[in-house]
Amino acid sequence: MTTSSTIPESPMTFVPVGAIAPKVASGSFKKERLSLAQIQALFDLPFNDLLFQAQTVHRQHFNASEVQLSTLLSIKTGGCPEDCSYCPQSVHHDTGVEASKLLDVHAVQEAASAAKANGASRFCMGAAWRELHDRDVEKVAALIGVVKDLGMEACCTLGMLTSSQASTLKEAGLDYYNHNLDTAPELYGDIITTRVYQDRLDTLQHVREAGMNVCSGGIVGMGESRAQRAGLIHQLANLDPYPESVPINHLVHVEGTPLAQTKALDPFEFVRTIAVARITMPTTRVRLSAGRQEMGDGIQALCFMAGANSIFYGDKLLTTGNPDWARDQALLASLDILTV
Ligand code: SAM
Ligand code: DTB
Ligand code: SF4
Repeated sequence: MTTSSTIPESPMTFVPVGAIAPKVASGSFKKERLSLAQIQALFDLPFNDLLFQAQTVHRQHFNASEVQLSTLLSIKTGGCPEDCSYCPQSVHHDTGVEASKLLDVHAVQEAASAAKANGASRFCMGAAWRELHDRDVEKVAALIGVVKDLGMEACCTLGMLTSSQASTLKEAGLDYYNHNLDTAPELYGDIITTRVYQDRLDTLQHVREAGMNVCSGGIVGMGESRAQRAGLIHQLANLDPYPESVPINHLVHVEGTPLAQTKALDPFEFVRTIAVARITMPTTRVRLSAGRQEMGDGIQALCFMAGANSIFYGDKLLTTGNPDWARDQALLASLDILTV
């Protein structure tokens, strides 16, 4: 066995974009706008160089063997008027998802208590709404109260918010608001026609101004190009400040949605997207989100190595499946990952 201590350096390591990490590494605010070319150069790195750089940045800010656990609950399922081509909850697609009414405090209490007992620290409530209506604000505030009374962090994703609704949710104790940019601006109109990119940016601004943590990410595997994956990260990383939480979803192919037959993405492209999110947003929680049920343990392990440090934890996402508690506990234990 060779015991040479000299590790040959790849000529690409840190060369073209090495300046990025130090520039954005201090604090949650960004000092310099990242260009699309810089982000594309990260995607184009040799895979091992990209992972090494991501892991280096990750270790500067986090314990590399620690993952945050968020549990999701659909508090209002189906019947959504938006036409998002990936989504099983849109009324425009025939997916068999039935519309239901907003859950009450007892249902939320039960689900959040179970999540807490299984070790989740954050409880995320999702509604299939285009936007939050004023008539529902107090009902949602009561649901947030239930989660806060359990001592958990609370997150909601309810569609578009006005600034005054954002302030009311903040007052109710909401810690995070999830609102994804989902894809690159130039692809957005091919995926959704019932709203525009600027609508998403406006809601994120309202969330930020209300003093809540921003959770915003996107979906990979919708037939986009690598340049478009870079375009999504470019938008997220240049939000000022960038989001505290960045969910990277892998498209779940749902029968009846326009994207159901989309060609499978090379799994290493998904890992690359996680790595680039980590490098460009060093202090954020990058969440390995939808699509884990269809993903092998090896790819998930590579995602953790690339800087993912949060997961959706629980046997259901909103309408589709997720690995059950026991399976995730076993996976995390086999990787010696601690949870928070
Ligand atoms: N209606 C709100 C909205 O769209 O902002 C909140 C709920 S919506 C279901 C939340 C997110 O789920 C979407 O932004 C999208 O990123 C994700 N999502 C929906 N369907 C998905 C799918 N089939 N695969 C992966 N992610 C999906
Ligand atoms: C996010 O980025 N992913 C979650 C959460 N935020 C709300 C939703 C994933 C949904 C996957 C499809 C479904 O289960 O309906
Ligand atoms: Fe509605 Fe959200 Fe699904 Fe779009 S992603 S159809 S807004 S629930």
